[in-house]
Amino acid sequence: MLKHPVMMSDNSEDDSDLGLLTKTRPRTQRPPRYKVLLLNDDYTPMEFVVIVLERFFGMNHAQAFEIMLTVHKKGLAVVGVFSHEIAETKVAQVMDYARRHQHPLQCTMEKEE
Ligand code: TYC
Repeated sequence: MLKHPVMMSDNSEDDSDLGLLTKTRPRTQRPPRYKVLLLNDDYTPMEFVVIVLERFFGMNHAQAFEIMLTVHKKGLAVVGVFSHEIAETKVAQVMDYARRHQHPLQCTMEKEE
């Protein structure tokens, strides 16, 4: 059956496109995320670390205590995952707070994956 022009809108039998267009795979990419890590040391008081986790990472006391103990036992822990800008801000806030209280607590960030 001969197709009337108005019926060719589905493109299935239209030979006018001879494959000259470069096909590109649609790639939806998400922005990179950054893990914020807290490091253990021998001098920062446990209670201070708990306060840091409550104050800058929105944890309740039980969560903060648990993560602090994980850092104490394992040497480090991921305390949050954020955009680059937010992660940088968290690290700076923790480092500044620790410095002001003269504790050697260290906080760093690393790209996820
Ligand atoms: N190890 C410290 C102590 O025994 C406590 C501590 C926990 C320090 C976590 C840093 O990120 C840290 N007082």
